Amino acid sequence: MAAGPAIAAAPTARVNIVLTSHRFTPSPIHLSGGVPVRLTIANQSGETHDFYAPEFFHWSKIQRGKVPGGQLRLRSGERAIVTLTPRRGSYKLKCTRFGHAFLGMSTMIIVH
Ligand SMILES: [Cu+2]
Repeated sequence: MAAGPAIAAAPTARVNIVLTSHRFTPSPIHLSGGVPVRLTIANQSGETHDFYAPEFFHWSKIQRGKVPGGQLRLRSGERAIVTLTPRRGSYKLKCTRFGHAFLGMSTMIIVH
């Protein structure tokens, strides 16, 4: 940690989420309620996946990034960055591509 003058805002937590065929890592995803977090969501597979968690995004306060319909669609190699403050609760997360949830792309986001 670098020493320096005090900064007003608390540092934003960072969480990396990886999409592969066919899972989310980590699984489940654990976050802290009321704490701003910068989510980096990367698709490291060779096909399109999505990150569909409408309830989670609905109840979060989104500071940066756009999540239309509570869904991020990521092509092979793409990544998205969303900064938000989540609300306590357990939320379903899945990929809506045909068959992918069944193959393993279904988990929870647990906000403590
Ligand atoms: Cu998928």
